[in-house]
Amino acid sequence: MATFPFEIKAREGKARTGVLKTLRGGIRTPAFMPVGTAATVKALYMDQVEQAGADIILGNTYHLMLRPGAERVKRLGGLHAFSGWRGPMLTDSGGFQVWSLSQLRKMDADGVTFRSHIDGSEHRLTPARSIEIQADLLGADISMQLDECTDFPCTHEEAERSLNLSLDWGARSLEAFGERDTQTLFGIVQGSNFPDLREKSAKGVVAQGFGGIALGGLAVGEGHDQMCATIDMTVPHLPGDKPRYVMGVGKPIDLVESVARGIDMFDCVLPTRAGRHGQAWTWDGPINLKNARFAEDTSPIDEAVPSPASQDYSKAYLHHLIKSGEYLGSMILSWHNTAFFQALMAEIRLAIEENRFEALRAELSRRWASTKS
Ligand code: PRF
Repeated sequence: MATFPFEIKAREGKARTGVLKTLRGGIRTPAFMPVGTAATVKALYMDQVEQAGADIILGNTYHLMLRPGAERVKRLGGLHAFSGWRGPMLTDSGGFQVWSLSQLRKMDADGVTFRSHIDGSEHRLTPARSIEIQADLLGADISMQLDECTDFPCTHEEAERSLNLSLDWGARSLEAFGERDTQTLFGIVQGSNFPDLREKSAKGVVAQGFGGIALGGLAVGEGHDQMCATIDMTVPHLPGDKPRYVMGVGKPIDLVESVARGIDMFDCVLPTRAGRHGQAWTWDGPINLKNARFAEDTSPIDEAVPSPASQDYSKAYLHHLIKSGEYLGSMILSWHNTAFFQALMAEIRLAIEENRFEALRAELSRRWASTKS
């Protein structure tokens, strides 16, 4: 398995900035990956995603295996050719989406059988099938092992049984992945919020020798402080020279606080999902364009974000579009939020390089304190 070179350029405390070098291009870290679930970052052209500053996007095994089907994507040239995204792509393994979206699911030691949320048809994912879909059929640059995400809260016993299953599936995922020159595979640490289990899971995953390590089972209802505590109890057990990825996180304050704890990669639907619901994230915090106070506000969303979406449209116009249910409102706000998240990551990277990340963190904590929850 290829382990992509990960060059760390600067550190401040536990925070670090660098580049993860894939064959499709470098990923500047800390990196935020826009989510392109169904071969599209919802409501955006790939050119907009690229111009917003994203180096890598995420795709989903679960959605694509159901529609249009992984074999079909392969026949159409793979996920890059199919979607028009030329840069690196990471795919999630499907376990988490089965857990959160599918109607009926039956876990066993070898995998999970579930019914599609689209048409009720029955499907099965095993560690080997997930790798086949991600690496062979979709053509992901970075694949994720199949894992099981536990409910929150759950008992120590449930979390331990689950992390043992995920460890076993990690070994099977690695075996299925085999030797590859151009693609890599990340493992996933589970263990809910139990320090001894996070340690056990982390040590097990690290020993298996993946190209990078993800923290799963976060942003599942535990709240900001518990999430930070879980990252704190996990990171000391991870090697310093491999990328660390927190899955499904998060709000801007979560990103800043996770970077402060040594995290390098993130993904979240928040920028596009919030955008479709009229919410814009800015350096001054989130606003909802549906609010009547914007009906005659001629200012743009946030002039400090370098995107036409952020600078060229008045809040009054966006208020009107959102209130009218116009597609363009969702498109502009998704575009703005995507650009804002990339601008935040760029500022975080620069601040670490210039040794002023702690000052930035303090300033953003002050501005965004009310968004912790
Ligand atoms: N596992 C996988 N994907 C995920 C998660 C996980 O635990 C999460 C948790 N928030 C998001 N996406 N495979």
